[in-house]
Amino acid sequence: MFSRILVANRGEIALRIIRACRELGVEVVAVYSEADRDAAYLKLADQAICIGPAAASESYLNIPRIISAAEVADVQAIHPGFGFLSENAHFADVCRSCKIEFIGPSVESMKMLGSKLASKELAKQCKVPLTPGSDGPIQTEKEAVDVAKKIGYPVIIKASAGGGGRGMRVAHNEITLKSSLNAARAEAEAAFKDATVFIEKYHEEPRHVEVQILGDKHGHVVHLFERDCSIQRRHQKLVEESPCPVIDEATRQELCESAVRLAKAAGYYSAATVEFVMDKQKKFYFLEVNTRIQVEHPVTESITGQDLIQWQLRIAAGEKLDISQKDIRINGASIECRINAEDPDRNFAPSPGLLEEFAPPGGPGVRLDTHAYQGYRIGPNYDSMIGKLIVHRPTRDQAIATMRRALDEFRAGPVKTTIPLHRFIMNSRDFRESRVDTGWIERTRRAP
Ligand code: MV4
Repeated sequence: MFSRILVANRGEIALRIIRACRELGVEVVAVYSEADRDAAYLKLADQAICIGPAAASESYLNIPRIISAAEVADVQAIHPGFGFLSENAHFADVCRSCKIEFIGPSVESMKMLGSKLASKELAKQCKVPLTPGSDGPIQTEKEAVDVAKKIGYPVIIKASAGGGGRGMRVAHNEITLKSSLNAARAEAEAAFKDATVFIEKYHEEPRHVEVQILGDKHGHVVHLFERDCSIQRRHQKLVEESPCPVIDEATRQELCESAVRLAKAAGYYSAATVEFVMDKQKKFYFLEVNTRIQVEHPVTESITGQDLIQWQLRIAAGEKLDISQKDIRINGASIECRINAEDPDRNFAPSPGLLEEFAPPGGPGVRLDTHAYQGYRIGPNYDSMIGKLIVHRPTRDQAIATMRRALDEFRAGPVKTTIPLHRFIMNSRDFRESRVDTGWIERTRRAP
């Protein structure tokens, strides 16, 4: 195992990684921007190094500054957390050049899976179910029109270099298809310096289901079952749960095994998430692979009893993943609510400010991953997530009851948070009966 690593992130996930390091007996170096200099979790690290001003581009996204900190602190590895540099293959490559282990997958896996077209091609070879669409990139309007005629409207145009919903356009007919194609290409070029786009049949109001994978450097890959992340708005997940409450055992097996086939074919190591959409017939279709640890990893930790961050460190250090698939089982049900400093009544506008009151919930079955505390100031510089409330109970109904109880205990203000929205979701019949999809929040909140 490493003797010292650096955490190239902030907030809740930095704290989560620091905790994993403590438990593994690994010394940990935290970095912070000027905006985070008073962050309490920095005291839990062995060392904390300021890497620049508040702007992420000058601190948490600044590769030379992070590498300098790593060199000064003489660490053997860097954990990138999520967001920021976590899926930046160039950063992983720089780490490699500097003989610092990147706690994540290989540069080659990141590059390959960073291309949606390349990952779809690999998925096809592995017989992972794909949505009908163009075989490769779309260059001309005529190609787009021909593909759409073949697969039928509506269609979705996606940027190959995109992800998380960026650079996507839906078209319902030939006229909107032509303008969407040009808009999507321009957007992709501007955002990713890569105008490559492709077309797929558009699944309306699907569920969003994803499979957690772990692979080691010795070719062993396992899945840790699926998460249902259907409750989201504008590609920001709000609630995640595991297991998915609407799939049968046979479908689960197929879904999870197809994710393992793909990860094995990619020679993948570290943690990954294989994303799918699931239609009303409960058929699943591959979307993309996320090559990082995700925000919602705690629900998987809850139901499997595995520590995913510890595994990332152990795998990066070259250890064998000494758990076999049959030893990983689903124990109970887990739900996570993302607590954001946002105002749901003002279109989820960020709500920065002082947390004058912060009384977190606790008790049986409750986990709160947060770096916030009473007196913490939520700044305007970074994303608005201030914590994640996770419950774990023997059944889904019990998990919902515990979540409702925990949300009722939770006092946080006067900044606005998503806590009242989560109360609404947990109380809603649609959620309790699992009749939700990726459009549910927007439809439900618009209704009179
Ligand atoms: C889709 C889709 C429906 N049909 N592709 C969203 C993010 C990225 N991972 C891919 N995504 C989707 N791809 C096809 N062929 C639906 C989504 C999608 C989504 C789309 C619009 C609004 C919210 C969404 C939430 C999850 C997935």
